[in-house]
Amino acid sequence: MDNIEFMENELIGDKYIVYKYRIYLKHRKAYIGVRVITKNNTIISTAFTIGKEVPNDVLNANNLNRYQVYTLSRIESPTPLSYEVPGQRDSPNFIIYRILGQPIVDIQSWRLIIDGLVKKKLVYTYDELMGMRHVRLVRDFHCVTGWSVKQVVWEGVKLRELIGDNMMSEVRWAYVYGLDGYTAVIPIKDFISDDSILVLKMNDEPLTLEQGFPARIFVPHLYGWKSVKWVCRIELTKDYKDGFWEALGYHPRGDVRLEERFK
Ligand SMILES: Nc1nc2c(c(=O)[nH]1)N[C@H]1C(S)=C(S)[C@@H](COP(=O)(O)O)O[C@H]1N2
Ligand SMILES: [Mo]
Repeated sequence: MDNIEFMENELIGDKYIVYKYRIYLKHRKAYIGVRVITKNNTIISTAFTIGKEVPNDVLNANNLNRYQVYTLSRIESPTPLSYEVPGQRDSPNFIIYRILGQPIVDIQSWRLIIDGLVKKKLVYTYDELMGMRHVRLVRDFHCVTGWSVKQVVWEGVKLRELIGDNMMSEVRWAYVYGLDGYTAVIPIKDFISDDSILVLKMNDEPLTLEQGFPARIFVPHLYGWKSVKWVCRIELTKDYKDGFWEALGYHPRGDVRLEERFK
């Protein structure tokens, strides 16, 4: 349904995630707010609120009261938890980050460009990437703010295979750009590690718009801010330069095993 928009989600404690959506009413700016509360990825309740733009005739026709919160369900579920990487706690699902907003993606004109210190500039379309050899691996995801999602299924093209023998010998860093203007810098050794992939699918589904469609970077042993979503360009460089979060004090590498959170 194209009239439902995902707004944001928020981790509450270590088991609960609140997802916020809007359902837009046809031909109107008006919307119904939806708050879905999950406990370990099971919905325990859903609440609807009525946006102030919803006109009175719609409210009356549907027997709705503007100031009431409508609740749908309430189910309880058990809560398995584990802690492995230092300083992290489990989250039952991803918390969506779009620090520079949600970019508009036109898949027909979208390209992944690999340039910088390369023998030949590489340009890939989405169909070309979908047609390449894919690997599928199950790995945990760790955000530097402290939440981890266990056992995510990642699928895509190995970054090492994407670059091939096209890289010049002086390359030390991969500088990655998202369509939203977000950037992150990754040491080349980590970038082309055996497990590093250009992700096209997560949990056996194509990436969703909010999780980075058409493609995102994933290096399992690095913190999540290196996992650039809506990736459109990989620039291979000799010299280091800060990406978005590195400029704000985060670590040039960000290895989760060494807790490399800050510089
Ligand atoms: N383009 C872009 N990529 C991004 C971000 C962003 O704001 N913009 N946030 C990063 C951070 S800090 C994390 S933890 C992960 C979160 O991934 P998710 O939104 O799929 O949960 O995305 C990373 N990639
Ligand atoms: Mo993050």
